[in-house]
Amino acid sequence: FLASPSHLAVVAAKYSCGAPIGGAEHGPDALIDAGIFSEIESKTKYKCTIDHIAQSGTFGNTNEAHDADPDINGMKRPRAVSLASKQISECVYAHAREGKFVMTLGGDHSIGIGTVTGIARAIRERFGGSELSVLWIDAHADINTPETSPSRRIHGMPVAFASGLAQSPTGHSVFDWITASHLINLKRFVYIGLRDVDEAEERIIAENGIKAYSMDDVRRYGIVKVMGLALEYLGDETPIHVSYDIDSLDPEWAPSTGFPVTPGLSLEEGIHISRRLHATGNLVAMDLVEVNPLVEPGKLGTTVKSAGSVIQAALGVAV
Ligand code: Z70
Ligand code: MN
Ligand code: MN
Ligand code: MN
Repeated sequence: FLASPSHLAVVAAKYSCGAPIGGAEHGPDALIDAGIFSEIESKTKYKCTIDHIAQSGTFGNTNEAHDADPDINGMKRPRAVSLASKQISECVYAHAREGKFVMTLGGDHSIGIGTVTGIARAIRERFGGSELSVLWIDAHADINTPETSPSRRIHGMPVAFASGLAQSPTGHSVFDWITASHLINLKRFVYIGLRDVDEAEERIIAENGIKAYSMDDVRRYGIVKVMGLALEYLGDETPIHVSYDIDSLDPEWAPSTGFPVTPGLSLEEGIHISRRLHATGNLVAMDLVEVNPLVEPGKLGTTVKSAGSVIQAALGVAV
């Protein structure tokens, strides 16, 4: 039911302020410099443009930036992540509002606060109040609240902020830019690939009745069946956003990421997910996050190649 877009808006979200280690801010350039998007332009109808949103100043990893951004409710780097997310949200919103396909490159997964809220808001406006569906492909659930998080790092909280489970802390203005129009419905949300989920996150997933296919489920039923069930659950008449954490893939295929967890999806399974999403005709946006060129730098080529395949398959390129 969607008009097929001919414009691919690439958003390079060069941030790692939501993670305990730096490096993911260099992920977008590693992907762009590998030529993934020039190849897409030559093989598809897509015209690509790239916005670079960079980590610097109050967003940065300098000591001064850390001093200027003390913890709130235990959350680390709250102002930096809130400001970064707001910029990303506004940028992806503007592109999606015009009907472009939006591809955001991370960055640590806290950038998902920006992408999901921005796309959800654009979809509500474009389709008269329709809710966005989200597939979260990840080893991790990223649904801690500031209260439940063991690490206090916001890369473990994007699903909580984008769904309203986590709120702007009382008496502080961080994250108060997130309004009802930005929020997703967790009944229109599916996880695939989970294998490193905190106890409190297990409870949140159960309490909210969130559909989740773990790595064990993928092994038990196979990825073809799991994708069939996931897409059947969401239905045919819904715009879909996929937030793809490269650590969903097994470290064999994606070694250059901050927190690899074995055993994960094979590259073939990862590509299958993308192909099926493309085939729905309903995919409106994708995030590809957590490529970290500073981890296993000798294997960055493997990681970038996997990321490129997953991105290209989602856009209908044969890989
Ligand atoms: C843990 C936490 C995490 C990666 C997010 C881990 C979160 N659940 N790990 N992204 N790679 O700290 O909340
Ligand atoms: Mn993640
Ligand atoms: Mn992850
Ligand atoms: Mn992370």
